[in-house]
Amino acid sequence: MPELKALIFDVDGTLADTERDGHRIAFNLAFADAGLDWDWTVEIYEDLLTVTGGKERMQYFLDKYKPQFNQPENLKSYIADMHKAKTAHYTDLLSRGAIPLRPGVERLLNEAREKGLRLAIATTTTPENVSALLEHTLGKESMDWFEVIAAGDIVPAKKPAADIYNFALEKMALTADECIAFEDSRNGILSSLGANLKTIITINDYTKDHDFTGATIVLDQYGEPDSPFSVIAGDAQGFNYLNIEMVKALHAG
Ligand code: XBP
Ligand code: MG
Repeated sequence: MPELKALIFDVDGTLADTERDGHRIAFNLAFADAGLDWDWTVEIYEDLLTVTGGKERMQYFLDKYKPQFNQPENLKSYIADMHKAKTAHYTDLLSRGAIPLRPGVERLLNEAREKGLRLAIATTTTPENVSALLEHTLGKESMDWFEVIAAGDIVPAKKPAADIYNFALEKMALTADECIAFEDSRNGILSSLGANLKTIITINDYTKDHDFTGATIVLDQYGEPDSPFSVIAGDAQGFNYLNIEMVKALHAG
């Protein structure tokens, strides 16, 4: 195995728990703006999350839950407009500090930078959402920590397709075995494994029952020195919180 050179992070569910109290709320606010009574409850949203991408998710919702909806002539642009409104609500929520980073994320990113590891992002969410999250949690300058921010419609096929990870690898001119991915969901790991990346999973409420076959390790969180992770599956090799030494050991193992 070559030396580890870069860490590639998913955003939603991995860097922060954005879905239930962020994206879901923003979708509902956009529906209300449009005079629609659509309510994406916490329960329905679990099913909707099987589809990645907000626009794709709205289309899936209409097909499955609102077959009687009187569709406008240009449904694609109707959805795209509603998605723009959703993005505005979502970035507004982030600007008000609604969503913190998950435990250990900031520490791990700082340690990676100190140790000269390269950083990238591979996500299906809209680029503005990534900037807003980074800016309002780590500060404006944190955008520059990431050599590549691969996001949203930059590739035609979203996760579970491997395209977004392959795009990030290509931009960094690195091979999959020089990198490791960080994910939280079934669609995410299908994408990272599809790009031949070893993958560290942290679960959340929506993804705790997903199938993570092929993961290098599955943890409940990265943890902190005084607040260890729990191992769901895999070998933590004696570590009790995720630091770069452990990431390197997992990558080499
Ligand atoms: C994240 C997504 C995104 C967000 C919503 O998946 O699927 O669609 O839910 O963001 P992953 P947008 O963590 O696997 O990348 O509305 O901007 O698409
Ligand atoms: Mg995710």
